[in-house]
Amino acid sequence: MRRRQDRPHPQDRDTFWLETASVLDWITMPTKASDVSWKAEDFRIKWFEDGVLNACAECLDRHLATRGKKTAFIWEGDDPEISETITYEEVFDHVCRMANVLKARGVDKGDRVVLYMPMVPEAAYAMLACARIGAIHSVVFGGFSPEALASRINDCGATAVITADEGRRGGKTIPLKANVDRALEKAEGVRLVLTVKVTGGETSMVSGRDLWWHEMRDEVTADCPAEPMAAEDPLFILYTSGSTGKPKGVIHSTGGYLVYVAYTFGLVFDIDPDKDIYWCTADVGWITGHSYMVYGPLARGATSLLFEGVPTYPDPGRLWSVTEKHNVTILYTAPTAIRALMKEGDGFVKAHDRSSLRLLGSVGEPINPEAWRWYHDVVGEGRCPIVDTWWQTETGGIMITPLPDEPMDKPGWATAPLPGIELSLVDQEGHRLEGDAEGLLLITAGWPGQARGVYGDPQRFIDTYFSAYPGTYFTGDGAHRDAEGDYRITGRVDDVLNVSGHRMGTAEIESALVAHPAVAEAAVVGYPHDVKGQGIHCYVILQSDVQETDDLPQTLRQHVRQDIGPVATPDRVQIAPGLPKTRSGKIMRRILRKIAEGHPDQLGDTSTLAEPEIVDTLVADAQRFT
Ligand code: 6R9
Repeated sequence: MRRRQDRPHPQDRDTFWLETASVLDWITMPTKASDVSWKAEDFRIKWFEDGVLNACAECLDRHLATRGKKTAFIWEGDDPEISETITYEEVFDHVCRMANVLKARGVDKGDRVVLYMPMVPEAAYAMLACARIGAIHSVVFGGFSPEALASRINDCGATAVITADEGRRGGKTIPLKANVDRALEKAEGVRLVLTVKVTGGETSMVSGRDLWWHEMRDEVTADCPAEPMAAEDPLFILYTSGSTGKPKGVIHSTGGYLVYVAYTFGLVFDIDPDKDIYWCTADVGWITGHSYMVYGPLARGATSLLFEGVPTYPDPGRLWSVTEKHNVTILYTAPTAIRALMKEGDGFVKAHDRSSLRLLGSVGEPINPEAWRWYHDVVGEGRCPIVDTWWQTETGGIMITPLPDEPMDKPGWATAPLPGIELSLVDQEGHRLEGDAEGLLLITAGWPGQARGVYGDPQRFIDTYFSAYPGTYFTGDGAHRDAEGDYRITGRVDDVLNVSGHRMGTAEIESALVAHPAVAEAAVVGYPHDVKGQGIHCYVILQSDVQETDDLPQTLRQHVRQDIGPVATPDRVQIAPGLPKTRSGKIMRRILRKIAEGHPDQLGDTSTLAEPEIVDTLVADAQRFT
């Protein structure tokens, strides 16, 4: 057993990262590690600048000689009767053909391609096909609405979309192609919609724009040379929510990102590509689905399981039956899934043989000690370590986590930064805190996997992450550090919610609500939810000429669902006569949060409010929710 305190933190980080870069083959090895300045005046983030590589070739071509016949992906369908194994050679063939179809239709290096896909192998092929020709992919979660899809297509100026006729999840279908058609009524510039036939459901095709993948794949060859890319060329854009405004398109680079995910995937999961069957249950629409379902595992030549369905279908034993069926050795999932399955009792777990498992992972939100213990003791039979990995869309890969050969002595603690990563805790004013302390989590030194910018808005990137505490990266999270130097993440300190591991800005939900004709003003806060982590509580003020009716809350919930997508559906809508505001008109969210949390006794000083009486009304009315 190794002690966490003995992790080898490099003194000379540039030398460390340059050595780490040899985890990839490169076309031209970089000779320089970093050129990073987080000062607003001369802001730049560059890694391995003179290196040349192709991310797709790193994930596929270089394994063909030694691992061509090895399984790259195991695909487990929504229907438990259906699964498939796909070798590295086969993935290579599909990806080269898809790349050639894109090329034939004029998709070029640097062009943006939006992927709106269910969890089928073609989602991974599409990412890799873009990478092969140097096009920048932007995966939009298949659960997002046509409106949300359109705004992302417009924001990144995509010229092509890759989608499927329909998706399948938990026995239900999702009309992906129809959603794309609706989105494209509001988006311009898309010349190609490449559509994968998944369910065979009825689909309308626009001639001259839409192509079927199964018809095109035989029209092209599998000969498609990988485009040499500079390390700093963007690999992908992924939209994520922040505390203000619309979701932002976070840009990741080719070289630094791929080095970082290959490094962390190997280290954190202690991967043996010849023995492990690795399963990450994330959706391809999230960063975890990029870094640790596709790029990390394939860069390492591992076998990655892709799951089309949900953990509760056809019954809450699905994760364990799939584990048994495919002899999964490493399972990486989210606390929300663990909590939901824990509720169903141990029987579903114990009904399946889990002796293949050797390591468990958690990601997406803080894991409560109770869920940790159940995961450890029941799922892992007490013999599997848990890596509780803290990271973000913006960090590209895992930053803080226990390692499998270290003691599992702190349930709920993400523990320590990986070698090469430097953290700091500060108070609200930015004073550095030493020793045992609770504060805001900062990252104080650059790392190769960090995001390079916000698409189309470089200033927003600097303002959001590097301005609050100049010269450092502000994570938006709070943390507690103990006397041994271990970290426990306490959650977001900004107006970002984490609902079932999905990141959402309260501002997005508020703007969806006020777009409804009945609504004058809205304020959205999170409250603790025992399965989802956080639930969504909306305070809504109606337009003066609108009468409150019994079905209005439900109408508004549906409205948000339609506007953003099912993951954003409010749990509670509280129609309110007013909101607590300061005399200068600022909404006091702290008070709204306490009311939603069911702690009206902790409101603190409300005397500075413009109308203090409003608080009593809100408290009395909110009681029906708790
Ligand atoms: C990878 C991912 C990022 C936010 C992050 C934090 C929360 C993620 C966590 C965790 C506690 C963990 N978070 N992992 N909190 N412990 N192990 O989830 O990226 O969707 O961008 O969310 O998720 O609050 O700031 P993303």
